Amino acid sequence: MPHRAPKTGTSVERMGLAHDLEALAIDIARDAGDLARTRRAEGVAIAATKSALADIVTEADREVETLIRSRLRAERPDDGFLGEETGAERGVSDVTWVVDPIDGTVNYAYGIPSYAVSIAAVTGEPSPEQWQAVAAVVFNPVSMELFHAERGEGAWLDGQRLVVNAEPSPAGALLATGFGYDPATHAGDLARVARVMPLARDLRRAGAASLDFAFVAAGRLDGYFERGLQPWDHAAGALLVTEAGGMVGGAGAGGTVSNALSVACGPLLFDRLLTAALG
Ligand code: LIP
Repeated sequence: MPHRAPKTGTSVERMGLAHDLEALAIDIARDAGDLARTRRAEGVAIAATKSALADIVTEADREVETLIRSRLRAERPDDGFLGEETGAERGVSDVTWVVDPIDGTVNYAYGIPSYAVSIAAVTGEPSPEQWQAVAAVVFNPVSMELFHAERGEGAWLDGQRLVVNAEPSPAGALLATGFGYDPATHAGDLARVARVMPLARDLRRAGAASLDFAFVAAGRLDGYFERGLQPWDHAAGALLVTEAGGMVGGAGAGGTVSNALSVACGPLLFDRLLTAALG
């Protein structure tokens, strides 16, 4: 029976909705991850390049997103959708799904087991400056780690509640970052790293934003910063971090996460990391 989402309604109804959306996202992410892993084992076909030569899309990216989109359409036909590979469609309900079918596509293509299915449900105007994420899943189908969160109910991994590192050790922060596909942006990104390094004990570059956010939520990193993220790269990860007691922000309107800059970390590091990253 398709689920009709109330546009408004009581907080209990909204909480019930968020719980249902999280459960649906978890179920679909598992199937999507299984498909991605299977296609990986069969060999990866590069379908095309997008914004730059290095910005590849594989046949599996498209196939996995089609699976996610068709499952969501069957279960919740009134909802909107925003996906990396198949674009945006406005819904008539208050819910929009923001999807990256295989985040870390270059890792996926090279056989580096650090990629993830990222699914978020947001309410309100479907733009990062305005939306409210209510459910999130980041699933690495190789490690089988499924990070999930429901607004107001915490972030979880394998039944363990996740908590960010409030502040880094005196040795400095263990930070992660990333670089865009356009070589013309690399000098600026490296200058940003140079500004941030005085805060760091070391830097990690894992290659999948959704997993970087998840690792901040899990306390495996003290912080993460990157320029050039798209809404589907950060929609789910940002809710994991805030539900784990962390802060997210950037160069967007009102200090929100944006393509110009995204930052995520514990509350006691946030202002210093944002200031250094903004420059
Ligand atoms: C990737 C992000 C990564 C970033 C890459 C790319 P994709 O997303 O996860 O953090 O550095 O440039 O945006 O393209 O694999 O979905």
